[in-house]
Amino acid sequence: MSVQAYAVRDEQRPPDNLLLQVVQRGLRSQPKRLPSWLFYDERGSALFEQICEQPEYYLTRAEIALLNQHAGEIAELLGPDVRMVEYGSGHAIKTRLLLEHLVTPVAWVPIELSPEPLRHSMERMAGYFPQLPIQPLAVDFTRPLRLPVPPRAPRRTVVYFPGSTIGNFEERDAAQLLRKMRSEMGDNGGILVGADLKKDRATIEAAYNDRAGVTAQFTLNMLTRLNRELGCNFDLGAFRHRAHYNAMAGRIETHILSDREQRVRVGRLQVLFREEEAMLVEYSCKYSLQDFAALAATAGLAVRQVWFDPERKFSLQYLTRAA
Ligand code: AVJ
Repeated sequence: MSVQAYAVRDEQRPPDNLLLQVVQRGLRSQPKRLPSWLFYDERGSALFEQICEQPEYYLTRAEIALLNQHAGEIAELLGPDVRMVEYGSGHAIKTRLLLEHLVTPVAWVPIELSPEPLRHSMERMAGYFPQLPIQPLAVDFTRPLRLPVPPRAPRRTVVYFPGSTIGNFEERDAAQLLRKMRSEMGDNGGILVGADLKKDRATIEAAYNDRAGVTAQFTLNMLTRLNRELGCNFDLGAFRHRAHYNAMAGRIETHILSDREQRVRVGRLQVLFREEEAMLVEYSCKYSLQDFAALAATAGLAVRQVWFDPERKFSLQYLTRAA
């Protein structure tokens, strides 16, 4: 078995009192906001996978189509003996498409905070690539990392960050995350990052307001989670999902709206919601090629190559150190 022994214990997760602190701080701030990583408990992760199957949510299909068309070319550019460090191990379909084309990859290092999804993607990947060394890290990828010692010397470390998850970060945080990846990949390394592209409002808004209402369930599941894990008493029937494209800022802004004036218990805090008060829970940024190149530049990176899906909805960008 090529999977390295590792600890999938919960000690890396924020303890409950930290969760409570994060939530209380967010609900005390004006306007109210909660971080989008709170979506991803077990049910949230399952709902996200369902979102990816909705006809309106084009991102995942576009990124897979992109890889189906270009994975060979991408692998050629990366060269042999790559160590692939994946931020957020996800469902691993995309990773498989890439790894299939890589020549003698040194290791795959999936980084994922939640132990269960991490275990799943590892098992799947070990099935596809029995020879591939897997070195999982159950940590928060926004924090400084210590990468495991590779089984042999890689020619290049490539940080893979698919899915346009970078779009969930505000510009400063996104730049900071890219800077962190830049130091982890070393001088000869690179970053392969998925970035959703700016396009007409209707297409973007539909993707975050699917007709089947899966995205709305995904959004409101955050409140269900807080009820369960922190003993809050959010009335699930009195809040609703709203996703609006802010074209000026180039991002989907997802809010949870209060249908009426109401009070909610959050630990020892009573939080008042006004009628129609909106609480921010997610940004999903959309980029022009220029936007993304500028973001990369602020992190000391340059865009070496960009690939697109056939419909040019989504991009995969290869970044290396700027000269
Ligand atoms: C997983 C962050 C890429 O922002 O498009 C999907 C999450 N939120 N529908 C995105 C999400 C609502 C998704 N990412």
